[in-house]
Amino acid sequence: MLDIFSLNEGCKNHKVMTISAKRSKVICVSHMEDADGISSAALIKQAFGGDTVLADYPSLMSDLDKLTRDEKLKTLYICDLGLSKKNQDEFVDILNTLRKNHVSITYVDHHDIDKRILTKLQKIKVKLIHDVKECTTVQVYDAFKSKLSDHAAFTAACAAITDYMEDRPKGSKLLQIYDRQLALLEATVLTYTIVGHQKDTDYLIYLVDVLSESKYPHEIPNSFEFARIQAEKLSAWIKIVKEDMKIMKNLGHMEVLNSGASGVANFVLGMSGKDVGVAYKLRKEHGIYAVSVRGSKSCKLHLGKIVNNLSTELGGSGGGHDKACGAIIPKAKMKKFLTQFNAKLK
Ligand SMILES: [Mn+2]
Repeated sequence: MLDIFSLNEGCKNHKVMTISAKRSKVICVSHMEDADGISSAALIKQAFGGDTVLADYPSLMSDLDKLTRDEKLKTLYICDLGLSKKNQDEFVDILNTLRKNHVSITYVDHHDIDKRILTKLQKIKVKLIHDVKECTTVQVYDAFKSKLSDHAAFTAACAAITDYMEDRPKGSKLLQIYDRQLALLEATVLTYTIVGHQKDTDYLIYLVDVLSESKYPHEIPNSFEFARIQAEKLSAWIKIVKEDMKIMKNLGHMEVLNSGASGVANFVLGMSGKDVGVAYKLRKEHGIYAVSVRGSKSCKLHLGKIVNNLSTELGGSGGGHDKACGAIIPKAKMKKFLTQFNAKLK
């Protein structure tokens, strides 16, 4: 009898425990591939504490989905992660599940977003901070500056530089506070340090922590050496791109074998003399190409929108900004992507 009684008591207590387990965790999910994502996460951490989850586009949905099973999660920030036609509905579904669990969600971003999705997010009471004209870190700074150190303005100015958005109303005001050359140097050192550590998430999380403590990129141990190594790699690409890139009527393109595609896309753009540069790298394990697209100043088309539509038609996904965007294209459709993209650039 006693045993059964104890057992029942145990069950009851367990139930009470589960019900009363308080949600207290703060998590920021941010983009791992550039200074805007890493810096947004750093400012969120400084303002609200909590943990950081760094995501890239292939991992984003599964990273968010995991959070729906986190019973401690109370407050979620999502930063600098744009949506595409392929994942936007799933994104709303996952956020809806989180909202039903009473998780407070703030989504800060500057990528082009479907109006229908915007309305859906408002409906489920996701707090939206969304301006396509300013980088994410500048928007985080602007929204939460009362909770941030003065130095956070410098971090935001650097992020604006790396996102080509230091000429925008808010971004330029922040940059004005500082010496331009210093900001350019620090922004580049940070970016190259991030690019050189894409396979080392623990290190990237460490960068978020260091930046959240109001440190300059030059104070990060070995950051200048990391930048130097990256500069060496990038400059070596100039010669390779000149020899290997292919030219179509409206774009230059090149397959990349052993480097990130995004850095190379800039060189392809510059050296092709065309208004659009495309670089792509095969990810064998996924059977897809990771594609980077860059547009020149004189390119008047919104490349992010074109790439979003075209990549979805070809069974992939993609999108981004008017002059800088990316896509995931099934391996067998890469040629088709190039010819159709070229045709759409008339
Ligand atoms: Mn950004």
